[in-house]
Amino acid sequence: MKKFRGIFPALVTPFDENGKIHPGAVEKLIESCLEKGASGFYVGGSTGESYLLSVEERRFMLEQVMKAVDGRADVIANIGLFSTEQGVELAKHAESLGVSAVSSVPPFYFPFTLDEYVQYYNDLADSVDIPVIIYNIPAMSGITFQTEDIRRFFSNEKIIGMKHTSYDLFQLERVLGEYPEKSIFCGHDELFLSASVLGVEAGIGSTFNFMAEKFVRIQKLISENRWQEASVIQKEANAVIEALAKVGVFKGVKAALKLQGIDCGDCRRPFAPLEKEQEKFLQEVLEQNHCL
Ligand code: MN9
Repeated sequence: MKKFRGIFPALVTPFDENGKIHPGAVEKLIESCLEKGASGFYVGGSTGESYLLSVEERRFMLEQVMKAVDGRADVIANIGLFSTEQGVELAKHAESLGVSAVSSVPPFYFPFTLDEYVQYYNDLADSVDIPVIIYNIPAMSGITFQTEDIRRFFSNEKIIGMKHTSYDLFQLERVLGEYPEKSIFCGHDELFLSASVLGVEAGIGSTFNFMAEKFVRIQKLISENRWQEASVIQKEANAVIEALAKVGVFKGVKAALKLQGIDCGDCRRPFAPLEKEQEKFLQEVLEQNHCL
């Protein structure tokens, strides 16, 4: 079973001045993340504004990423949408492009039963020859899985891991201990060090778009048992994340990238652009914490 390790930016979707996906900016962003030590990429997640894109655009974005990465790193594609049929279609497309795994939020909007979610993930796993990763993100999907539920998903061997974007560290600890062979990704960057204490070896995050090097460094320091030094870096990252949360995380990530010279445009409406004072505030915090 493949086990993923390292830092995986949950890529933003770069837009040009007309609001269209910008392939040049995709390339630039990927080069910058690879230089900072990223091990792979997560495409089509919340940070990528995926549910503000058409299905055609989601395919197009993934195609651009695969071209730019060109086999130099793992790519995981989130294909979740409303129905099994749509998920399977996007999963097959992702597989045809050569991604390392597909991931999926549970189908949302309609409340399904747990049996239906289990069936969904099993259908997805049956539809492709690549591994499947659960996307556990209760705050956005509105669906909270119990640890028991995760055990049911994980009884399928093709379901090789989970992106845990939840503050439930108890659940994370239980799952990590029970499934050492599975790839459990920390999905909240601000918890990365805490999740690492529990044994997490990989992270998927929006802030890795512009500060991957901090988390690469944290992992390196941990491997050398230098926890105190790792916590200093996590503290810096968390000061930045707190500022991002104040202005809106995805908009803030795009603003930070712009300040680093990688213009990915603004987030799509109904997200509103950052106000001037918010930009100024963010810039100050980024400077104070060695991101610029
Ligand atoms: O991809 C991201 N989660 C969401 C993971 O998009 C909801 C995280 O990186 C968070 O944006 C970050 C701030 O809470 O940890």
